[in-house]
Amino acid sequence: MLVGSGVKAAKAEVVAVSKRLGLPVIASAPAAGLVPTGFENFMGTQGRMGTQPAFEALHMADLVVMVGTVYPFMRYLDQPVKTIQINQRAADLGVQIHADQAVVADAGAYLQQLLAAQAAQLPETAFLKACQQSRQNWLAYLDERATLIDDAPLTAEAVLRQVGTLSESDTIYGLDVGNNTVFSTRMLPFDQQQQLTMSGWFGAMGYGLAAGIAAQLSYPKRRVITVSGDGGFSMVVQDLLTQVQYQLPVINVILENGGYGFIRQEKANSGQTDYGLTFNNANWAGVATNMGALGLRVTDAASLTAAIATIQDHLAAGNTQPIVLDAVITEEPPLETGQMILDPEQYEADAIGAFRQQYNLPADKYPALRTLLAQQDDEI
Ligand SMILES: Cc1ncc(C[n+]2csc(CCOP(=O)(O)OP(=O)(O)O)c2C)c(N)n1
Ligand SMILES: [Mg+2]
Repeated sequence: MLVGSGVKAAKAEVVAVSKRLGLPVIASAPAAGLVPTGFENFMGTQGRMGTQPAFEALHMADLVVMVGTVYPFMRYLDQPVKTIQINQRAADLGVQIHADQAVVADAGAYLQQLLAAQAAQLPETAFLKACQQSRQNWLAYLDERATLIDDAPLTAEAVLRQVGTLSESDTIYGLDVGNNTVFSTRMLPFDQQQQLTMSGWFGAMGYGLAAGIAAQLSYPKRRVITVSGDGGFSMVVQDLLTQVQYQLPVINVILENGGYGFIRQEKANSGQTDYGLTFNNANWAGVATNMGALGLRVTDAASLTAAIATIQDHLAAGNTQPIVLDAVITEEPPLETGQMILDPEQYEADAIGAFRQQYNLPADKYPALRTLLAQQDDEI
């Protein structure tokens, strides 16, 4: 089951249908926060802003039930797939991929009727179990990436894991555009009523900081966290003055990697030269402090831990100041999940080996979904 923003009012139904029918669930990136992070059938988001289990589940599926999504990347699937598409706007049906069955309906109403029509629990399939195992492996992968190591440069995952501890049950995240979005959708907690806003189709850098202003003005009592890259942040840094002027206690996180990381990865993948992709940064914490915000710059585990504790203290004391956490991170790109070279039935062993080596994804720890499925079949 592939869900999009249309399931906003049907979160409980998505989980119930997934459990009843035994369907792994995948979300589009803007819908990352609409399925609980901790749900055992949730594979995460699919595509370049995605996860390994979601990529593999979608690419091995025979049937995809698309609920409340016009998922643009369906057109790039490389296997034939049947689709059932449910959308309340008829014009959205069959736009990105043919719909074998097209249903004009509200997502919640459709899912409720599905539950009524299938009252008995369906048995768990080997495919679902393999997907659940793949998800567990993925969570272990993220844990490994997020582990703080003394005196080592910070990974984006480690920074966001710590930022996640500042999250409350109804926190709103304003996400910018770039590798920072990929890391954020993977790492931030969405287990309760948290929400995210991002510049989905338009990919407008600079969205994060402005989204923070809008979110905090709209919901003065809720905690608001923005995550931006250094490129996106420096495009709109002047708007921090607006946060200061209106005393908006937004927590703005910058993932500072010294360049346009998202484009660098794109160019590397297509064999283009690394040209014009690096730029100078200011000390953004210093800039923020001079603008009247609370600025904190972190470069390693100790300074990150101390900064998070400082932020907690300010929050506990009823903070009304915007905060800027400028986190200097490694240049490492996120694991490439736009096209994963893992399936032994689809790719040569050499190509798989090269992909695994490039992203430090050893086969014993992070097997392909097809391998996990074969193990399930052996057990049955
Ligand atoms: C206004 C705007 N200009 C250019 C782009 C193209 N673009 C997409 S991601 C990206 C790089 C973002 O760099 P940064 O903000 O540092 O984030 P990182 O990828 O390094 O995390 C660029 C240039 C865009 N989406 N929006
Ligand atoms: Mg950057």
